[in-house]
Amino acid sequence: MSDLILHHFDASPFAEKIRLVFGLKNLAWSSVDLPMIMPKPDLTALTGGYRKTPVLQIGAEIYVDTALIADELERRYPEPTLYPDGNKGMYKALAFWSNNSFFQPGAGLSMGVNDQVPDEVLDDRFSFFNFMDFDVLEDEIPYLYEQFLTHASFVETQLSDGRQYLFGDQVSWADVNAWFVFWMAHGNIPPIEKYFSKLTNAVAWEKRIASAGYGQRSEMSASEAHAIANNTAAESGTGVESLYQPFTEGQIVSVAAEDYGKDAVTGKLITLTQEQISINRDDPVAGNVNIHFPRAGFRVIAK
Ligand SMILES: N[C@@H](CCC(=O)N[C@@H](CS)C(=O)NCC(=O)O)C(=O)O
Repeated sequence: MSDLILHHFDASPFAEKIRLVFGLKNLAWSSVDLPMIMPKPDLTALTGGYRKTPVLQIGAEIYVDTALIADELERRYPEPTLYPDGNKGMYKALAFWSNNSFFQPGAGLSMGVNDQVPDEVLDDRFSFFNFMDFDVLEDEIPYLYEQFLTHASFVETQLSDGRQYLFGDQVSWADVNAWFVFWMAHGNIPPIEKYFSKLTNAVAWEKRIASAGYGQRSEMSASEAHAIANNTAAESGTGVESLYQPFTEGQIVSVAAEDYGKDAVTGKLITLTQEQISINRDDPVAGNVNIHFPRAGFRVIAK
């Protein structure tokens, strides 16, 4: 059995990033299936309230947000690297482009033009996706297409000199981040195919990336994952570097995403660096666990 446990659902585009990283790094992993909508008690027992998909569990260590999950997989499995050619800073920065400017019009179209989305998912996302105004979504469709296709064209332009991947001949985290939005569109925006088929470089690039596959997946139940968390001692933190605010190690804080899905998680601060925020908390179901967040895009508040 692998140590890597991904809590996700198959239709999740953000989880697709991490499934693809498992493929690129050829890793074995266990899959715990999540519901697409709230409530998600099996997940929030581990995360302390964070609800987004995906979440990576390794023993009693819980990693949230694809940015931090990628960093942690890179730390534990450095080869082949996600950050080749000395461009790590820009690969990470580009994720903010794809997660926001590129993903958000695509998410709007996925909700607005896809009549296969179940009503309960629409209801859940109504309050979750605060960047989308569901009341005017239908009128917004032409604008969303324009935005979405313009961002897709950036990928086509970047590949137009014949390079294999966005930054050259090695696949990187930048490719994963651009690719997951194309993947979402294929699955959720049926009319997109007629536009995408014109992006010939991107079409070939998508196939090249998809050939990495998803590593070796096996299924696991949520209760097995909880038992693993309970039976593993949480690791020690690495201490608190106060950047601009006077936080101290052991202080009780809450941590929440800044964009959407802002559910706060409360615990004891054990690590604070420029890259990472980690808190420790006790849960009646999952036991004593550490929850790790990326620093960028997350707010820490003293309780
Ligand atoms: N910044 C987060 C975004 C994750 C995200 O928005 N995931 C979507 C699914 S693809 C989600 O959480 N949807 C609601 C849910 O699963 O409850 C990340 O990079 O992991």
